[in-house]
Amino acid sequence: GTKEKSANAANPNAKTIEILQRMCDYYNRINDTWRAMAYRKGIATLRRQTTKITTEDEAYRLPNIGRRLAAKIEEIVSTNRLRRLEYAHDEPVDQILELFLGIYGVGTSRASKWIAQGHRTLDDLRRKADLTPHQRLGIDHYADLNTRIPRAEVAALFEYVCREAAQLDDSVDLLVGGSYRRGAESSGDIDIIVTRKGTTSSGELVPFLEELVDVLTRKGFLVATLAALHAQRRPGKDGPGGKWHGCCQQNPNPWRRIDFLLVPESEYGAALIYFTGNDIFNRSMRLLASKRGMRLNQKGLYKDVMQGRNREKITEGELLEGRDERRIFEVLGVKWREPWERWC
Ligand code: DCP
Ligand code: MG
Ligand code: MN
Repeated sequence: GTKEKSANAANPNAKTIEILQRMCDYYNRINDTWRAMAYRKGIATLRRQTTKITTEDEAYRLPNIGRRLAAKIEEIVSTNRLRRLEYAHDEPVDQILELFLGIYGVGTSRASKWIAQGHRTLDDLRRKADLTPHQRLGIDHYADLNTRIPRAEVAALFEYVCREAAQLDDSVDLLVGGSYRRGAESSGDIDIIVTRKGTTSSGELVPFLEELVDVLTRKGFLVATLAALHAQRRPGKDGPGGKWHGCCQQNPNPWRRIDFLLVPESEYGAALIYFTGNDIFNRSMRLLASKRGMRLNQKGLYKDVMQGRNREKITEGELLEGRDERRIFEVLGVKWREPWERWC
């Protein structure tokens, strides 16, 4: 916070601390937790000093500062910079991190580990790293999966899916949620919400989606599976599978990410809110609900959840509304917002 900052500025070692902190951040970023920790401890020691530490020997006498860190402190004070830090920036580690983060499904920790192992390019990974099938797919289709989908193409792909779906079962209803429903000019993926009148559990829709995925795969439209329909099922825990994630393609267009989400009619309104987003809008709606003694999730709006002494959930709470999107806004006591007004 600001308090901490002004305390730092008043510290005679503020400049040294600032540069060491950048080193510490760098080691954190590449997941070198051991070095990051050494820097953190050294910085804490420097913070407590009331005089400026200028020489290696002076620094070395302080607790938690080893020879090498002490030498760096002297270098910073005498040159006003740290060569190792500039070297760290010369290495385009940040750019490589960004490159690796562009691989579908890869997060900071995975990407940092690869960098620490010495990998620098997608080709390094392809040839030398131990990859899961999904990571390999993300690399092989790197460019495609990082290209946004123009709105008109989302519409065309959806129309194709709708035609095939109607031939299997004309009682199902499909809708594109996500950024498309919010009116975006381009989308990262296609989020298709599947429902049917009269359904009260997503399990009732599983056989339909199994068949649809099957047909679309045989026709060459679906080209890869990232999350299979039943993969997220843990017996007795999650109930019936409710989603399928993968890739689709219509030549000559790129591979596209596509998600199917099964939603029973009884939860349709809450699911629409959730899958329309955006994520920040969702967070603020959930926060609002909890402020008003309610709870909102992708299945419904509930009356206050009863909590035991250790704040564990005793009941799910009484369902107030699930099926009607507008009604959920009403019960929550907030003005209706059109999907294209939900950018946060
Ligand atoms: N969602 C959420 N919190 C998350 C992930 C998703 O609330 N952590 C909700 C809000 C999103 C919706 O699910 O709008 C769909 O998720 P996407 O990741 O597909 O995001 P968008 O469709 O909004 O954007 P994009 O164009 O990148 O697909
Ligand atoms: Mg989306
Ligand atoms: Mn999605």
